[in-house]
Amino acid sequence: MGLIVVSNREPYAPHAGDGGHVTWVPSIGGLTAALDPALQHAGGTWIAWGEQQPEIERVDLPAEEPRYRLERVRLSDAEVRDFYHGFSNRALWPMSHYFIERTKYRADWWRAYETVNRRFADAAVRSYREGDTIWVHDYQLALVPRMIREALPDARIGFFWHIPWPSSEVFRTLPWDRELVDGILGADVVGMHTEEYTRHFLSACRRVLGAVTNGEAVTWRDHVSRVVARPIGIEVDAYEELSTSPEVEETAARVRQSVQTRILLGVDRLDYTKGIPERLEAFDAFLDRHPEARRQVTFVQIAVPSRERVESYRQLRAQVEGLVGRINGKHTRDGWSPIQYIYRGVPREELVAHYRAADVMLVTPLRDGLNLVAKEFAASSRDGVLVLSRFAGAADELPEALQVNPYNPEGLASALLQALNMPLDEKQARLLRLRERLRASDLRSWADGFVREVEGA
Ligand code: ADQ
Repeated sequence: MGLIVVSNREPYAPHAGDGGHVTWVPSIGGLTAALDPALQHAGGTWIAWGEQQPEIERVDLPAEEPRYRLERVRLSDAEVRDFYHGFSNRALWPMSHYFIERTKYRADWWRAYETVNRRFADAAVRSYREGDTIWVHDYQLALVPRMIREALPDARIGFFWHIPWPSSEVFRTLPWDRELVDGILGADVVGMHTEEYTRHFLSACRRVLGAVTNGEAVTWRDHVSRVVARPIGIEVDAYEELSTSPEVEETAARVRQSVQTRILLGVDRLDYTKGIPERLEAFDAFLDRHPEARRQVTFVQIAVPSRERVESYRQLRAQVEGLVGRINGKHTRDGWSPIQYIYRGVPREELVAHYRAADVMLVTPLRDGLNLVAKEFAASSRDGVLVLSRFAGAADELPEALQVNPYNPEGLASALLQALNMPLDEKQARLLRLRERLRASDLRSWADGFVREVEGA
């Protein structure tokens, strides 16, 4: 009895070396890191979009000691455009994050979404052996559970939605609202990050489909699905260990040395949901209101490039660069500049070194399914303060963070001041409690626990 994982991202990407020799390099990212051990343990198949060249249909992984098979779904350029950049990232992503004005609902994108979901589902059905458990991930593949259910009525299927599930008033703007909810309800267990999202989803089941719900159970088409809140964790041990390693401590010291002032830190994919312009504006207002803070603090923003084929992401990039220039132009004095902007992905060691070096971590998304950066910081920091948006799914779980409304620059500025003035023993006590919570539900227990729930369905 094996496990079949279905996700858009692949866990390992091929790199062609000299003479055509291919090595498989693990992808960066929490999810693939969590599921890889689960699948190595259970054995089975991972089905994912084979994004990276060369075109290889299947491979046994890890290469040294194969434990499972990766089936790589091929997408044409038009499918990547319409299914991925189009319907997934320009319809479902903004809608789920309450950015209705950024949504574009196009029937041809929807058709591509259906076609591509069908291809993933067919691959799962082909790989299935009786007794297997199937786990489908995220908003790109919401129709897959139903498609598999139609072919395999008795299969055990789990589905996890990693982004917010919005209020049904917003969800019902989607022209294919019924199809999407029906697609997800092909699963036995539907997981989301917070109780609020599961409540919204249950309400969509009732209002959009007219399905009957009872507590966490939804009955639809003679089948019962359970809808549960199971927030994803991080590899706490790995972050704790890394953050106290000599290399990271050395890099953290170098960062402090080069910045020379106290450090405010932001780390995000460059996405309009993450609230980066709003954060920069709040920092500007803070410097206006507290001129004494000039030369005392520097805001380091690390942004990883994201979805650059989508116009609104290119606009965001230009907007952020413009703001950084304007604010630096306004406040720079005597060799000190208030903002250091780093626009690239950084290796994990360097990221953790920045977490270690930061006095204040600013995680202020306008809306976020969960937010792993907040958890990574809490596991890595020894004397910093986490400032966290109330609209991040992780806020429920992390009450020791200073919680803010990212739409309110004054509130953000006063949280900043409170964080900068917090006594060391209070900072340490908060971090200690945060880490205890993180340890209680780390990434492994999240993945193992969810698979067990699906197996028990
Ligand atoms: P994301 O929107 O990508 O994830 P997040 O949860 O913060 O957001 O994860 C980002 C990951 O990328 C983190 O592990 C972080 O360390 C890394 N990262 C960010 N900036 C980086 C940089 N400059 N260089 C290198 N690495 C960087 C989606 C949802 C979230 C949900 C996760 C998991 O939007 O709400 O928490 O999935 O379910």
